[in-house]
Amino acid sequence: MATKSVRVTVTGAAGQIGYALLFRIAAGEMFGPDTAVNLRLLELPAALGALEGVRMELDDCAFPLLESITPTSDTNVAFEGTDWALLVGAVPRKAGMERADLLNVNGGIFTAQGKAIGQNASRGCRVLVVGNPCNTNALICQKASGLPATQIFAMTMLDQNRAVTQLAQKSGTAVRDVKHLAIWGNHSPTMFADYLHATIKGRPVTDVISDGAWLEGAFLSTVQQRGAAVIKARGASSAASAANAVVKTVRELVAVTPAGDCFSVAVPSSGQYGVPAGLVFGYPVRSDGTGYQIVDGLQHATFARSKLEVTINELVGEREAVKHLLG
Ligand code: NAX
Repeated sequence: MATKSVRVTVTGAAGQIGYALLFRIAAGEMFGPDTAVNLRLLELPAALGALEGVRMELDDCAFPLLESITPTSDTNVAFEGTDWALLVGAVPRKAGMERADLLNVNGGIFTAQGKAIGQNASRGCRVLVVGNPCNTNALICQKASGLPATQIFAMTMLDQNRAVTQLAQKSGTAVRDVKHLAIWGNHSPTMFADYLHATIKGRPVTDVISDGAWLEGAFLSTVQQRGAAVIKARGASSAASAANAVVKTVRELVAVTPAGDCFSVAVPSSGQYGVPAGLVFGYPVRSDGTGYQIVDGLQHATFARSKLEVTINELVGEREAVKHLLG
């Protein structure tokens, strides 16, 4: 029996991640069995027909926790009073498009949506950016919205999940045995999946997996290139696993992180670990259910530090490419 309710906006709701995500939110997997859900679904006008089909299917599930569904192409309606804005919709990279073009075309979307969030959402609204390039889109959105930086996130959970499974499979253990695996930096091939602070059954990964060349080489590149490998195999980009990561990220942020554990999400830096302040950077984070803290006190030796510098430099370059959008 629901005792609370939450309003959730999903953009790009008729897209493939949207199709894998909405049913899980409506089923109560994101906010739990005592929270009723009100969905605001934003799409481009051209996709409203397809979105109507998704709405019909949501209706046909008769989810007990689903109180209302509002499909719209109006950003003011989409973000009105919202508690959680899940920004999935974005323009994909097309043939011949430079990275700077991609940053700018999406920068326009996230500026407009950020402003609409600032004007319409609840003051405590939290925003999770999934649409790529998600770290820099989140930075743009934060500036445009005027929301406190601590309420803006970009998704690195899919990368964490990919890395955890690679380590479990290599060591012949269960996924649940792998802990404290954090993704540092950008959600892009420069990310660093930090196996050096991760554990398997409580022991350092490097004690359990003696193949150091695999850890430094194939492990990191498999995680970094996993999105491309899925596209090659499936003929379409990751959708169900991305939606699963969205559900898990929000669940981690609204729950208290168990003692000694952490999870991956990108948040605006205040300079931690030498990351320039303001960059939306993937860190290991712990939540108290309403706020979060970046895990502190970790030491990075030369190899890890060199990886961090690469991803920091990429994000600095992205910020430079959109500086005209950052007010
Ligand atoms: P789709 O192309 O299937 O769906 C995107 C939807 O967004 C479309 O229906 C489109 O009409 C809509 N849209 C575009 N501009 C919009 C706007 N201004 N307002 C509202 N809706 C808009 O893509 P999908 O596979 O669902 O992926 C969505 C985004 O997630 C992409 O940018 C993708 O790169 C990104 N991803 C991010 C991941 C992450 O870990 N951060 C992993 C998965 C995914 O690659």
